[in-house]
Amino acid sequence: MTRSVHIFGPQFSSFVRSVQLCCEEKGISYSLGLEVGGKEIGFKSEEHFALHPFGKIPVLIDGDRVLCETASICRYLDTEFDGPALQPEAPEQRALVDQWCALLSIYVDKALVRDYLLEFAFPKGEGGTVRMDKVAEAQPAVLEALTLVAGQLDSKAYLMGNQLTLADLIIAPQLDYIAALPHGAELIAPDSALAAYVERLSQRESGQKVLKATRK
Ligand SMILES: N[C@@H](CCC(=O)N[C@@H](CS)C(=O)NCC(=O)O)C(=O)O
Repeated sequence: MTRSVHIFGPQFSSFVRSVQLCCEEKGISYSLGLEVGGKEIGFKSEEHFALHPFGKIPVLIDGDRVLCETASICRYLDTEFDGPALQPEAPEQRALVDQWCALLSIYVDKALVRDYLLEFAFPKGEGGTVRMDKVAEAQPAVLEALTLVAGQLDSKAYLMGNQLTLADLIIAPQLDYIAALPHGAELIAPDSALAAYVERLSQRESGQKVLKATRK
């Protein structure tokens, strides 16, 4: 029987998408959703907190093993399963991938997703409108985060060089969502290396399956 893992979380979540991309890139069979072992788990329920101490998603279930935190999950999948390596062997290069995974999943995620994209995805203004004052307030940090990512990318194909790594999988869903905003071209200039990078990621087989779900 093919070994299969379960990703606990909804497909629209950027972090769930990173884990999904990881499975796709490695060729790991997986299921996805808000149930575990056939039982629906309420978001922020006691059962959810038993899976993640802070009630976050995603959580990976691999048989009896339960693992949370996106970058840790991806590192586990990369080392535990066959398939193309998504981290370099050399300690220094590997540490740099870890470093970027942390920078992207903590600070860049906060600027791009928590403080900005979520304003559009779940508008909290009067009558369910987007709070444009909050958007304007958050936009400078978005531009700073994008400049940081563009600086690391420079003229390379991927963040760490010519090879795709876990760092790319962490940032891909975040950038894909930013680029898909109606004013995405004002944030990521269409003729920039960053725009070409977003396109490169979304054109991969994994990107076609996971990221393009945004645009449906
Ligand atoms: N540090 C966590 C963050 C996960 C996270 O913030 N996930 C979001 C969904 S993309 C979430 O659970 N949001 C619900 C909440 O914050 O209560 C990770 O890297 O996995």
